[in-house]
Amino acid sequence: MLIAITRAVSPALAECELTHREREPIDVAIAAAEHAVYEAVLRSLGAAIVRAREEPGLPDAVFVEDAAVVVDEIAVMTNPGAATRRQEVESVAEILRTYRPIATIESPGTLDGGDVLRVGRRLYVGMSSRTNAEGAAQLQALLDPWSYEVIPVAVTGCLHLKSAVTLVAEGLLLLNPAFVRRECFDGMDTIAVARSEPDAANALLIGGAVVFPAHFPETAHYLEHAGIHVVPVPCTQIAKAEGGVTCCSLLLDAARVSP
Ligand code: CIR
Repeated sequence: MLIAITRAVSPALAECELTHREREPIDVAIAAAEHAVYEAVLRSLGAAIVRAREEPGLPDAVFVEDAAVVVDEIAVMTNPGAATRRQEVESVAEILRTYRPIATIESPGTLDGGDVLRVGRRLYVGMSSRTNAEGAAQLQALLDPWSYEVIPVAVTGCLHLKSAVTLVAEGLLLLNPAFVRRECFDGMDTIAVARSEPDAANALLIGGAVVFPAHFPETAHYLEHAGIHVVPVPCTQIAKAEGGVTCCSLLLDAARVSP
């Protein structure tokens, strides 16, 4: 059974961390309504929603993806690069303990889940303002027993690796070549985002469909042209908080239960 861990939008979302975006007013009621649509779409695509406990005092807590890297065998709790976000991790670990053994990235290593793009047994890890080489090395060491390969990738001009590139079908990446080099992804096909939509590379592949922001219609058209089933979701307010569609959930197969 597919589980999607999510968390309610904090009423303090407007005080979120920002790195590459100017601060704009955020309407929290609209953000919550958009988030409800997102959860409904995940349900319609076969996921059971498991909500982490609300964290009204943590502005970025809705972005649960950053708190963990989950593979079939283990969940690695992160040490987020923004110190303000470290308190988000424990409440996500509380849930993940039900499904996986847990390990943790420790300082001076830092790592955000948004910097980790998994393609089979390869984990591409963005070297960003949030994730450092020590964090990537710890992730490699923790996943060594299962033969995962961690591949550090340079990323510039955007927050996370998955702001620059995501998987949209088997062997096919959606990317913005201004943020990450295509050559880093040997042997994979790529689609570039529309020039007018530089932030459109963040797409969520789930159950053969791609959940995608409704405000990037041109890139959505490219995906559909490639035969991909695109499910548009509204996420205008999350975008103002420098988030996208991958960041608001952690997807995992519930079948694997820790001993
Ligand atoms: C932050 O800067 O940490 C949040 N405002 C946005 C995090 C988005 N997370 C993600 O893309 N995985």
